[in-house]
Amino acid sequence: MSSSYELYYFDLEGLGEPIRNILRYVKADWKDIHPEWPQFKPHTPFGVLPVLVETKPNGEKFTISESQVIERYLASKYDLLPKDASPEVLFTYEQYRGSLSNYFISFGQYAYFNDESKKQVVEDKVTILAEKHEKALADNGSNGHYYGDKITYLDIVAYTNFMMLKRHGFGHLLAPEKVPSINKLIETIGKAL
Ligand SMILES: N[C@@H](CCC(=O)N[C@@H](CS)C(=O)NCC(=O)O)C(=O)O
Repeated sequence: MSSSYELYYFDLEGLGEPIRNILRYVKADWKDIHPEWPQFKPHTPFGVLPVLVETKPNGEKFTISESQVIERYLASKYDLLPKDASPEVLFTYEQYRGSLSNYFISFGQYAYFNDESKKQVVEDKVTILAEKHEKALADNGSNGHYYGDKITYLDIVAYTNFMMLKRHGFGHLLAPEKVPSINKLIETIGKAL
């Protein structure tokens, strides 16, 4: 028997969707829970969502907060971290995960709170990110992965973020002729999910 999970987050993609896609990819037994807010706030580790609650086969519960930490926790459990990587290579890889949060607050204000003034901020930040992520993926051989030739959690998280950007009107920044390696990632992970 394996663990089952409850993911507590709002009824939107936001910081929850990369975690949902990791859970989908590993075919975990999981539930998507949209708690009453702010009533649920005092029951979370830091007063914010997402929160993952794991129930282990022996019934023991484990609760973890912070979206990027939840992603890495699942990646470490399901063998989705770079294998045999030196600290330098591993943390350079992690740097690409971290960089995806650079535009995310402005993106959330634009996409979920209709703050039009944030549209240009997102455009500027994503323009830089697309160029840097394109290079990282090209340096790995444009094979649809950030590391080696297998899926690691960053592939799933970046795919999710790029798809969200496309759905919210930023697809022109990710056009195939501009960033072919990002599009190879989107195609590869889209098929795997
Ligand atoms: N650093 C946290 C940020 C979490 C966060 O700010 N969550 C927001 C939603 S995206 C939230 O819970 N807002 C409700 C509140 O602060 O009351 C993470 O990455 O998980």
